[in-house]
Amino acid sequence: MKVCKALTVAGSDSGGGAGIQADLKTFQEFGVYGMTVLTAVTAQNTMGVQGVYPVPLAGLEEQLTSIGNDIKPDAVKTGMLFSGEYIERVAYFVGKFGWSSLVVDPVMVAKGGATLLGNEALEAMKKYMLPLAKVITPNIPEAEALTGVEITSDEARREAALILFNAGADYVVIKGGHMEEEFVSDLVYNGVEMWELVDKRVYTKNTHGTGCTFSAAVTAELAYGKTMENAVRNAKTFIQTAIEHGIDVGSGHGPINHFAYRRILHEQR
Ligand code: PXL
Repeated sequence: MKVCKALTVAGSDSGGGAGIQADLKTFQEFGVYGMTVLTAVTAQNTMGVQGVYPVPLAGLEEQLTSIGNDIKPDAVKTGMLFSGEYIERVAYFVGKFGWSSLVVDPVMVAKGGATLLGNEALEAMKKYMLPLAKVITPNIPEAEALTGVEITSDEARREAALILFNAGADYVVIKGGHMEEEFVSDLVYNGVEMWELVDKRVYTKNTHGTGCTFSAAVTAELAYGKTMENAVRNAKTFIQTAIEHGIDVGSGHGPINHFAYRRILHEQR
């Protein structure tokens, strides 16, 4: 049996809904072997982020080295990278090991507003990560921070996509969840064509982990060797189902449902 392998370089969410926990659960749902390099540990629940504890830089480097020297991932994603220095180090190892199928989810702020990436790190993200990215998957606030474009219209979002493409990403997906529309449209751009992935908005407070899970699903599909067009389309179906069947745990923003796609779409349980 051929085993497809995916690696996530991200932070831990003790609440289990976002971060590496979301990534691993998603990889598993797609039948992909998941690996993790931790950048930071967050103390977190559905109410918010209570603390952020970075892994020492040497520990970050050693994890990357351990993976790179032994288990070649078919696709890699980055989530919470904590700081400019960490971004620069991760980019160095991605280049060194030739991890070319790279999904960059430019995580900046947790649901509820806690900062997961300092402002000083924006420049490092643009300088080191974007040129390596096969695809970058910002939400609207992240795309605004990276491009300086205020995204209040469809044209503005298209302009931001062009800027991110020109900064080095092969594909750009600017997700539309933060736009207040009845349908959620995610804009995809590959330097030639722009198209939208559209589905109906789900009105729910249980959306924690949406961004991490979407980008992890794209990563899993790329690890399988799917085209980017198919990867983003299937990831959209996966995330839509996960949001529609969000999990009501805790008293704040509950997580989305990582097993909904398999159980509801495929096993009817
Ligand atoms: O969803 C962004 C995100 C990424 N990584 C970690 C997080 C969060 C949001 O809470 O906790 C570790």
